[in-house]
Amino acid sequence: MKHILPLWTLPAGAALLAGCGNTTQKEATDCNLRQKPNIVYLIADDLGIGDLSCYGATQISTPNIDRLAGQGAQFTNAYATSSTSTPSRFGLLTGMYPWRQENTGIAPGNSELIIDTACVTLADMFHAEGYTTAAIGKWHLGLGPKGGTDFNTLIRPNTQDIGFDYEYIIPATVDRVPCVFVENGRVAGLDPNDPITVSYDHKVGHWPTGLENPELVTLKPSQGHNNTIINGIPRIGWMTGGKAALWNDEEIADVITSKAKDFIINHQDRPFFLYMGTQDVHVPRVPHPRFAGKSGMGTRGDVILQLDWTVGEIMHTLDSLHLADNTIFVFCSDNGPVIDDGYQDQALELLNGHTPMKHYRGGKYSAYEAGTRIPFIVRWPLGIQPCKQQALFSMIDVYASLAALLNHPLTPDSVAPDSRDRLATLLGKDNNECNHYIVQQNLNNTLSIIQGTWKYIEPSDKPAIEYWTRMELGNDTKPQLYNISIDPSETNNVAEAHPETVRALSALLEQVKAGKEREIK
Ligand code: NG6
Ligand code: CA
Repeated sequence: MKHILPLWTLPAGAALLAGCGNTTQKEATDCNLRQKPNIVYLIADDLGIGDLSCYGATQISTPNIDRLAGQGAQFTNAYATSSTSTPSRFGLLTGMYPWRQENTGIAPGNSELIIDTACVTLADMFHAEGYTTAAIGKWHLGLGPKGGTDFNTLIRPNTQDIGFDYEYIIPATVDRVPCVFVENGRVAGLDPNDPITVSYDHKVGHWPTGLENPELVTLKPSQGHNNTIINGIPRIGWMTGGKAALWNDEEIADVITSKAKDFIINHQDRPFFLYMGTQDVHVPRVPHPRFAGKSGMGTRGDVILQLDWTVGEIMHTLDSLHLADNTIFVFCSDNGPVIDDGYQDQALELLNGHTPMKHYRGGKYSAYEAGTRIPFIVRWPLGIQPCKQQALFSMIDVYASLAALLNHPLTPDSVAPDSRDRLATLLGKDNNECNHYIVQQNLNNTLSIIQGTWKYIEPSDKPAIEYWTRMELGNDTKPQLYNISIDPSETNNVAEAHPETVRALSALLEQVKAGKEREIK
């Protein structure tokens, strides 16, 4: 595969001669480093491909994300590895399918760090290439050792043990305790005289819970979410202590956006990799007052506006520092959208004709298209011509593709074992590989594989419906085969009419499970 690459990817001497003139070795190295593109990887939570005006939404306007899309490659066939957050993010950062490891289901707020510190992560790769790296915002991959995180000491291992120089993170999700930020292994703003206790088994301390004190709740649950009440919102899990460190839900977007901006400003002179996870648009959806009521669609719409503002702030920061041209800005979601995800926030009643899933079946949790098909935008003015990218792309392949861009070898084979070099696709070019395939996972680990126009969902006897969201998980005891180019809504299972395609895709999926992708041509 041939790419047109910037100067610094030429053999070192050539790049230095061409780009950096007559300089000392150190100056030359610095100069060479400076030419590497910065990476901003901004991953939204539970955002649907139908939630953005650049993807056809008409009831809501997302001007900043639209502008990003208009200046870059806007993918129309991009997929997350999984239909929930923890495994999806695990796949991105490790380049390994999460279903190869046991503890990659939706992580509680006191989960151990589920990425092995021996793993060479995407952040490690950038670090080895001279980048400064940061994880800011939603994390949801656990922290600390097995047996329950202790939030009162320096939490190790943290993201700094897997390649990040700086972290300012929400440990899990905004609906899970503890409701605090962690900065470089320590709870930000913690008063040592008011230690935090967290449990996911039983009530700890005396703070009211949604179950016992429903009268204290300002946002009622529709399912679960009836443990400790923080800021009027009942969460998943129990906590007590750490009062001074508790976040204010209305300010989370402002806080993490300002941390991300500071990181960019403070590291503008060297290449950086910023991995930023927004809490928007996950439940509980709590917009800042300046966005509240602005979408006419209730809080789910309001936090989409808040998310768009966040993207705009990062774009302005890059512009003001003249960094935008040589920054690869990826914007995507971690999994598909969900309307009622456990709080009575009237998201369904106020949709007003808006379609977060577009015309796709299922949603978050599902093996059907709306489970993993995501908005995915890559802007890099120096390296990408604005385009609509229709090629199939999976987030699992980001790692090897960016490694290819940096000419960084992925050795030994245990490094990013499932990630393949799709750099041409990532840069908006057509690679004409019609036999390319991608693999996705639903909530109950049923796998599906897409190749060309065909999508095969393996048979599974796991539950077929997520009862509280009424979401179809997409698995069935029978094999399913859809021609998604003519039947994108997956209404017609044609497995019986095409037994040879079912056999071929099922065999390919078995090869992938056996870890033989790099041998598959
Ligand atoms: C579910 C939660 C849901 C959300 C999800 C994780 C209930 C009823 N539902 O168990 O609200 O937190 O887990 O979402 O508790 S994710 O996007 O982080 O994967
Ligand atoms: Ca999510």
